[in-house]
Amino acid sequence: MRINQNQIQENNKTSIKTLEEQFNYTSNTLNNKGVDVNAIIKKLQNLQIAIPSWALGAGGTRFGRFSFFGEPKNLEQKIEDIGILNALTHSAGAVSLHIPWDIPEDYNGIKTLANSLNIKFDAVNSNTFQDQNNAALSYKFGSLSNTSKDIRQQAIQHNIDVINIGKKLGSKSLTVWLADGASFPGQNNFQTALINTENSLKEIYATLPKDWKMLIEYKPFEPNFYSTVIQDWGTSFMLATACGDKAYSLVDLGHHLPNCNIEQIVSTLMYKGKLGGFHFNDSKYGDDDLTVGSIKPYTLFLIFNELVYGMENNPNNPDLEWMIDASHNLKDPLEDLLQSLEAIQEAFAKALLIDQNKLKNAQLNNDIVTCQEILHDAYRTDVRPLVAKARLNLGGAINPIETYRALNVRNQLIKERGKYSIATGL
Ligand code: PSV
Ligand code: MN
Ligand code: MN
Repeated sequence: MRINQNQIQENNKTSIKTLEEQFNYTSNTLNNKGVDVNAIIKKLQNLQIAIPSWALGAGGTRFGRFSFFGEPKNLEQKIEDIGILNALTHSAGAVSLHIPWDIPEDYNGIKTLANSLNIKFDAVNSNTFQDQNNAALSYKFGSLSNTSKDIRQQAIQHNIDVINIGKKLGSKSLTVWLADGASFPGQNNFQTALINTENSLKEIYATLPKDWKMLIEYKPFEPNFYSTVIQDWGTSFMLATACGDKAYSLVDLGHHLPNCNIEQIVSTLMYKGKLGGFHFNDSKYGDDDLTVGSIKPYTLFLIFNELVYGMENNPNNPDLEWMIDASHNLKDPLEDLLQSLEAIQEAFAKALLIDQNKLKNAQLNNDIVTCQEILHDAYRTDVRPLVAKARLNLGGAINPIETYRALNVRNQLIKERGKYSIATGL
């Protein structure tokens, strides 16, 4: 199913007047404060967030999976779903593939389809956290860190295969996330596991094309519950540094222990030019993969404050690869992704409102209250009219979820695809 421009414009008619009023009020207020509203709108328009190929069906937990009908059955349908998100928001112009979950069968066909929907191929993700059908060796006790050279070699080769798949699609980066670790004290020798991982990553890195990046994701626990080899940003940073200039750390918001100061991690990595990418989600307890901004929106804003600062002050840090990495157990996956996209753009817009010079002066004067007030003023501004205006300028929907529902998208998908669900496979 495809949504066309006319349908969106038709639907926008009901809210365009209200938006114009809200936008005029907001932009006048901000202009009077010396904010360059047009510059913010432009930056919002340029923000493209990749959708992971694994987030378009209803997720599940280890306790079960519930059906959500009309889910995509194959990669083509997943890309069509991203096309729907992109038509509504013009901010979801990329897909991130997990291999081997989504190996293209027809490369030209998939590229043509993605191209027709203005979707690029973002980072390709390797998967050595599951045993694949027909795999010669098992990753039960680790992949790149395994004590068996043959198992490490199989995992290295898989990553090289993933790079080759990405090359055919026009991807420019490989994301590596390892489940490797131990569930019980004494199970692993920490140093051996780390050394094996470093050496394996270096072998993968050696095959990386010149214009590619390797993004190393960290996570403190799960599926291993005692130790994880790449447990934190420091380990990821160390490994990226050991590999070379094209290797970077990737921050997934859910991959931190409770109360961790993620914004400070972002700042440190950007200062060192080593922040490569981002996986957005939200969490209350662990790697909950909840809708972006649904639990800690102020933290998301503080993270974006550091991102905005870094993008302006750390030219040594490359452009970031943005991706949503969330799971939807109860909601329509597409509606959930629309909510996440909106939350990211709102946090970005609010961070762009911060007067960095004023903040610097207040910091230099140790005027804590003014520092806080500057942040609060930005955070408490209702930026929704700016985000909607940015979308509208590009031909998107003023209210994406409302439009999605008005156009009956899910029912159309059910009509086309039937009541297929990943949960049941029926
Ligand atoms: C692991 O928890 C993770 O965040 C990694 O990014 C994986 O690739 C993704 O989830 C999908 O399982
Ligand atoms: Mn992730
Ligand atoms: Mn995760």
